[in-house]
Amino acid sequence: MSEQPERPLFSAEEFFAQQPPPPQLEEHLEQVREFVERNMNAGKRVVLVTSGGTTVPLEQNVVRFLDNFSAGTRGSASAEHFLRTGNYAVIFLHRQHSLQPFSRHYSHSTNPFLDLLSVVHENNKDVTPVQPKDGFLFPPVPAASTSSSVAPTDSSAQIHISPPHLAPMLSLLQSYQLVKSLGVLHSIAFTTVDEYLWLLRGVSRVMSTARDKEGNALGRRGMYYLAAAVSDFFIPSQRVSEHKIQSGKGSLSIEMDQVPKVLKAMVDEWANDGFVVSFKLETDIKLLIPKALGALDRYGHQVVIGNTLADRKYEVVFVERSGETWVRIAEEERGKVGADGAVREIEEDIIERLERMHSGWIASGKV
Ligand code: 9Z3
Repeated sequence: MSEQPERPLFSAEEFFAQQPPPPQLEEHLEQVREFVERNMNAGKRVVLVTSGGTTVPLEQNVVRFLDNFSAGTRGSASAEHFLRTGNYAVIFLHRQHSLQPFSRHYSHSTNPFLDLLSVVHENNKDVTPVQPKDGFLFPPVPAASTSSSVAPTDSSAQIHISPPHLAPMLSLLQSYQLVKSLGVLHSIAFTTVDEYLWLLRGVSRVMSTARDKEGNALGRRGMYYLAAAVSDFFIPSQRVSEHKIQSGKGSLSIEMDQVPKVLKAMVDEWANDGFVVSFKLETDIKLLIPKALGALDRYGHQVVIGNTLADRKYEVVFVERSGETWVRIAEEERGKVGADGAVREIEEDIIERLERMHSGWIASGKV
């Protein structure tokens, strides 16, 4: 693949003038406004966390699309750590079906949920697998059996969480329920890069125009934490084939346009004094700091967090105008489970540092 510089670049305004908005955009934004204003009244800061990869569909009736590697690990872990500070309400703008705060600990690939459970019979406390019955390997669920704590084929059986998993799951469940009852997490899903950009603009604008009971704006108390892996290229909707692209004519050439760099508009127009954190991903570590400095220069925001594909879970670099700071998990600590049963995560250190920086940003705005 080669980049072809001849096509004119889309500006952010041209992009939004030409690409259709996602359905239900207005409903989403109305809910965001209610969420932001309620949490401002409760004295919270508000952070928009973007997470996961963006797709570029090749067809309108989409059979195939371009995607990237991100599972939303960074974004979902970060959202959770922002919530754990107690100071932030979180708008979690994420790729549909990617990892989510809290439930991410039991994803099918890292900690298959069903493997943590066992069936226990009340009579003899036996732990037995269900036996095949009447020729069915998996007996059908009787219609009346709706209680989630009772095994459908045996009313004397209960589902238990295996002991080593009980304490961490209980603590996580309590945190999750607290977050739900406080109403401090609002999630919105996107799939395509177009949807992502429309929602990013819409949510940022709502955050900067929302007012608390006294009429104060969120201003510096807003943070924008842009961890989603955003496609650099897209196909303008006018050129996307309506139906499935047919094979049989040899190779397929696709011409893609560059996605507009919206960070400038975000800083200058949408985010109104908010604290903007962007991420820079590279595979060649030598490019990381020069590219991050270039982004700071071009967009004028507060900090770029650089990471490489290979080491992103263990080291990141905070690049600010005043200099760079590496944040690392030491080799001997990687993958280790702490006293609370949780694996040490770099996002905890990232959020701790950002919270302090954000406090400085808020304080520096007070006359
Ligand atoms: C990141 O760099 C994120 O940290 C990762 C997280 C996507 C690497 P995972 O989901 O990965 O935990 O597996 N995000 C930003 C990547 C990006 O698209 N940045 C743009 C760029 O580098 C600028 S905003 O040009």
